[in-house]
Amino acid sequence: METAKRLCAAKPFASYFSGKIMEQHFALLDGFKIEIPSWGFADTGTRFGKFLQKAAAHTIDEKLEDAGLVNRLTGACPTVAVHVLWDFKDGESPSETAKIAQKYGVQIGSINPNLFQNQEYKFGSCTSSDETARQNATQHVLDSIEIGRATGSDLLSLWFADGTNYPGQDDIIARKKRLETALKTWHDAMSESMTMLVEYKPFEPAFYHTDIADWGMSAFLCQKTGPRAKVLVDTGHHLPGANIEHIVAFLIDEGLLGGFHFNDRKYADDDLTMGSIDPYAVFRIFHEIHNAAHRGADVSSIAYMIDQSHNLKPKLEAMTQTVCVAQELYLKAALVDREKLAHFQKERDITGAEETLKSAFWSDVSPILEAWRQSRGLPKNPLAALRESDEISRRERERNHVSSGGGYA
Ligand SMILES: [Mn+2]
Repeated sequence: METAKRLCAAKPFASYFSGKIMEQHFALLDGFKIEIPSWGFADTGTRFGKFLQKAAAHTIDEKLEDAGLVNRLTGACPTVAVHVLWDFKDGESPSETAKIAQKYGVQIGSINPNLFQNQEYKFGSCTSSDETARQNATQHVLDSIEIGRATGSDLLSLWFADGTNYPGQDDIIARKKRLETALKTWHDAMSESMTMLVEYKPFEPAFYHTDIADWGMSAFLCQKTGPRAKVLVDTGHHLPGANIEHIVAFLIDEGLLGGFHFNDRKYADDDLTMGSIDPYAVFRIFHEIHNAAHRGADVSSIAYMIDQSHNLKPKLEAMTQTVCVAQELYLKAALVDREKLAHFQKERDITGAEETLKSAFWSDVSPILEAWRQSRGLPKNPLAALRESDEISRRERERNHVSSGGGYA
């Protein structure tokens, strides 16, 4: 009876707008930053081809200009992830790139080495049985750590395309040991302020085994590597049906969650925009983070990042839409009435507990977001503001480079 009354007594929506609660929501939104990737503004492709857009960014200057615009519209993405091979050229000073970022009101964020594009990595990078490939991979990441130093970045984000395509192709344990050696070398070369993020993926481009196939392998490797190695969860890097929020909760509790690469998927690593297929899944991830914070866990250093490929959607629209969706779902997850939830869990009232989550998920948070944006001098609706502006058409006129086809980015 008591339980039924609690369930029926839904929190009146107006209570979300009371002064103190509104202040809490504003503080939450002020603290929520999400990093956008430079490659999200460039022409990218599928395994079958690259589709070009006239307004796409080609140079690092253009990519940072676009990132700066998304940050000005949303107030939530002050840092930009960069890809070493695509964004830095030999002979160019990385600190100059940091200055360009500054010009557009953003900073260089996570440094992403490229250990997959060169021919020498055909059989793997730091796991390869070819010593030259291993040495080059090691040196490339050491150079990337230096780029981090020069640009003021404290995140090194590692993803390995390493794996094999056929049973027996290479010795799995020997590859594991080579990987451990490389991770340790890089970890020890990083400054104290830098964190190494280790991403995992079950398959693709390798189709028999991937050297870091899942979060557990990543977590083991991080623990062996050192205290500044943490797991990076890319939401598209799981087999269908994986319970990502469970992985997230587990990693937070073990102090091993480094951050996220957000994107959405329908089938595999589709790199669709966040929340476009399953917004409730993103909500559940944020719910576990808020829940851990409520229990006293320090979640302040979790790196929220976007890793998407905008092959068809206009890139600036896709990115602005993504950041707004992230803010919306983060806020909705914060509305979960945790006292009520704890009560239902204690009573083993499954329906009541589930409804507590759902009522937060279905809450319309747009009035809160609009009020926060207005108070921070941001457009009430960043996506609408972008679409009404001439930012994209101006880029179409001014850029319209002849882009090279082929390749991913
Ligand atoms: Mn990723």
